[in-house]
Amino acid sequence: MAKVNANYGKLAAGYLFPEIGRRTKAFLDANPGVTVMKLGIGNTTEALTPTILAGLRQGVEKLADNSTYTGYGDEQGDSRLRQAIAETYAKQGAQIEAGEVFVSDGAKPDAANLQSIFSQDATIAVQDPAYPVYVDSNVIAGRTGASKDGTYDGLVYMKCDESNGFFPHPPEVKVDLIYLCSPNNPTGAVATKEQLKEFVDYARKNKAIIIFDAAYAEYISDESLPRTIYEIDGAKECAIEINSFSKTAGFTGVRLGWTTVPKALVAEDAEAGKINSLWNRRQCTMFNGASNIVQEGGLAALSPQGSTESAKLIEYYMGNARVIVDGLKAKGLTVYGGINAPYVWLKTPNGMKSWDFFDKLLKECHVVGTPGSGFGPAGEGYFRLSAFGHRENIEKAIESIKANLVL
Ligand code: PGU
Repeated sequence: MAKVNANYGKLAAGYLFPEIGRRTKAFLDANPGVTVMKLGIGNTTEALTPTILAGLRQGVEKLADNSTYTGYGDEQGDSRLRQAIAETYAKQGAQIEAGEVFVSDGAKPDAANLQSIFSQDATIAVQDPAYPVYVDSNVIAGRTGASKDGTYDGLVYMKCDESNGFFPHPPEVKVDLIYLCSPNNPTGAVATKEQLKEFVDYARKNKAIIIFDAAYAEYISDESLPRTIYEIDGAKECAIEINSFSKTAGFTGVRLGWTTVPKALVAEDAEAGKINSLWNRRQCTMFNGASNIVQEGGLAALSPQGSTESAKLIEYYMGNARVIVDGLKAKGLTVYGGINAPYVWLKTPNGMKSWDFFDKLLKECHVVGTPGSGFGPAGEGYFRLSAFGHRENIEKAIESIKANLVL
């Protein structure tokens, strides 16, 4: 008799974003005629840029002729795109080879799948709060016990709060895998080089591996802040980096990302090269490569003109972030993030619970955000607003908060 994976039963709640959608729909059903302003999910809204569109069209055109048609491509990605990604690292002073870059259909699947190449008894450390995929994928894989009061037995939570500027120190105990995200979702905090060095030193000392999610790297405007963990000496021995075209080039629906697995990476039982070949084996076995059309779009996005156009898009979303930060501050709320990251992390007024504030904001202001507690126990009492949206919509949302939120 078939049995299901019982680990799914350990998951504390449904996935956060569908739950927000469910509550929003219930509110709209009960209040016909009301329109809500959605600052919940970090989902891009602005049209693709001309250079990217030309790249995608070229990808389609190539399929129209037998002489340029391609079927299955390399599982690791188009070699031109791998090379172009490697060159973007060089601009940050990091030396990455094309053979260390694995193109994928996005950072979320990679973040979820990476755990599968590590041992079942690996101890996992996560930032608290964190993008839910890091925890949930390890719960599903069976690396945790049951959930109690929002935490899972067996996981090490690295608390991120006001006292540490929302970026933790390495754990006191020995762990094997460490998930870090900078610029951070949900807090908007960005790690400094010194903070990342502390983790790199810890990982090398303990033969631990850092899984570094840099999906929002291009939102960093402060030149002194690192955009890749490979800006830190020694990181190639201990860090895998995940990245995405979603928030940089508007590919949330188009789908394209990559994971960098340096050949120098080592683990307790893996010499240099081994983990790179394991990830290669995993991708060849379970993934058939990213779309050839989309990879043409990705190449166009990384061209000089494509990068200039994407930078404007990022500037637009960061303009939204400024509207949110300024508006909430004017209302007297305590806010973090939104400077080098597209997320604003606000402290709920009067110590309200995150989900209670979600309901209040929806009811009083018709604004949808994301409850901080959905990202981990230390997110309780906080709330995330996303800067992804049309400017008019963001402005309307903030005006409504200013006018209607009862403090
Ligand atoms: N990594 C981080 C840190 C993210 O915040 C997101 C999206 C991704 C990866 C996804 O990258 P893809 O390349 O598009 O797969 N976070 C959004 C969307 C919600 C979700 O479930 O992915 C958010 O609102 O947090």
